[in-house]
Amino acid sequence: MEELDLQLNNKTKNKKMKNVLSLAVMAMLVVSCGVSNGADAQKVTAKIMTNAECGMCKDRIEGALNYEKGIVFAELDVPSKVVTVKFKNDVISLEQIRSTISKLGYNADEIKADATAQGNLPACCQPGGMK
Ligand SMILES: [Cu+2]
Repeated sequence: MEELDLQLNNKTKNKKMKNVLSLAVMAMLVVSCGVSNGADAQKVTAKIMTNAECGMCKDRIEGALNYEKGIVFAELDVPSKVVTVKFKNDVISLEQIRSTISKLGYNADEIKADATAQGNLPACCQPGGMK
């Protein structure tokens, strides 16, 4: 009778060990997946120089950028005219972001503003409009 009890105990112990092992294996898999995903999808922060003039420009640029796929956030500092963009560089490129800003009517670093879009901006948002 005692021997049977011992055997039973051993069996349950083995089961527990197996559970612990499979948990450890699963945990390792989850961790390794997480690491490889992290390497593929990199979040990058870039600062882009624009020629935005006022709060309306800020709303326009931030509104358009924050709507773009792959952009985590975009924030324009009106006094410095610099827009800080955090984005996933496997979804959208810095060039695409600059192009979006240009199409809104603003310079983006070395990319000049789209002339038509710039002409359609309210007077206060045109270059020098707030002076
Ligand atoms: Cu403006």
